[in-house]
Amino acid sequence: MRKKRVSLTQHLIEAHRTSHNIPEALRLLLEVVGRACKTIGSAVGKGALGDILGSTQTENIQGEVQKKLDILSNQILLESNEWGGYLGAMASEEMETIHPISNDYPKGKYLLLFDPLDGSTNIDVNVSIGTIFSVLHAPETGQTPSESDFMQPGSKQVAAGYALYGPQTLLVLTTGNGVNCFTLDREMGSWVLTQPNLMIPEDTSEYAINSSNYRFWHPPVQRYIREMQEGATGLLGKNFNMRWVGSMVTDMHRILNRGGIFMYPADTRNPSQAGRIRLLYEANPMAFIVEQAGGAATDGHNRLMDIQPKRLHQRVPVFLGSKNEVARITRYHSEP
Ligand code: FBP
Repeated sequence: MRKKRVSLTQHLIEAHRTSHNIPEALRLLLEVVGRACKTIGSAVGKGALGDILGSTQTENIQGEVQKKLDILSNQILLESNEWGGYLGAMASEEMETIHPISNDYPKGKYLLLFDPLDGSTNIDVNVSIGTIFSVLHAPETGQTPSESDFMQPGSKQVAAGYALYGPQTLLVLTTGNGVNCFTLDREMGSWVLTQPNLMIPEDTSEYAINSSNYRFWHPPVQRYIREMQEGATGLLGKNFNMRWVGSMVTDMHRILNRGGIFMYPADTRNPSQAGRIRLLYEANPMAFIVEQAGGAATDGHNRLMDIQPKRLHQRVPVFLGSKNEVARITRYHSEP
């Protein structure tokens, strides 16, 4: 018996019938983002054959050398979303300021934020990378949005998701009604629902952190990792495994599927920067997805999605994943 396939469009239309929170403009926006991610995935898959590997001579606002694919992915998302009439403006890790929709096109009632290619250091060595995106409401005034209109806490997101360009090309999405994973049927060019209602196990035996930074971490994080490394012989009485891909989307997808905790803490290397992960277009969308899948997401003290942003590219320490592990390391931050 042929298994019935549910497309991204059918899923969003049917989800709206019960949730009433996916109006047509939001559905059409998410379908456009899905198409843009297919285009990015196609470019990623070409590798050296597409003359898109390697770095440019430019740096982004983060001071990071931009890879050719960073620029191309950013351009694909801008061009795909410019004309549809669903957005007031966009913001990207790769652009210093916001990108208002030009007056050549109608303006819509959403704001789209994205890290067009997350895990950039992996591009040239064929390790999975991804695109992370977040959708907020634009100001109802109908005025051209300003940067301050983007300064909304993660709890205001109406949708968030990521594409993962790996052995399979996946799209993971939440609109506040759970988390659903779609697999790209490369022959048909369509997103097919393959994992409905993903839930993160509340406990885990696996953690993700760049352990080479141990000497720079603050005591609560050093304590937490030391206890996990002591395993069954230590306080926790069980052994842990460690994974660190260097691509947040890849690590988070593993955590969504089999549990775990992703950590990028603040450290003493650069006290003015609170770690590496950016709040608006990396931490917040991932936090929305994690919470919708029954997990937790904090900065060590506060729920990530409660943080009031102050700057477009501000960074934040992140602890995301299995609820009970996030609770434990968050507790360690408040203990003497
Ligand atoms: P980019 O979005 O610039 O790639 O930075 C984010 C990131 O690549 C995450 O995807 C990844 O988890 C982290 O940085 C790796 O950091 P590090 O190289 O310090 O381990």
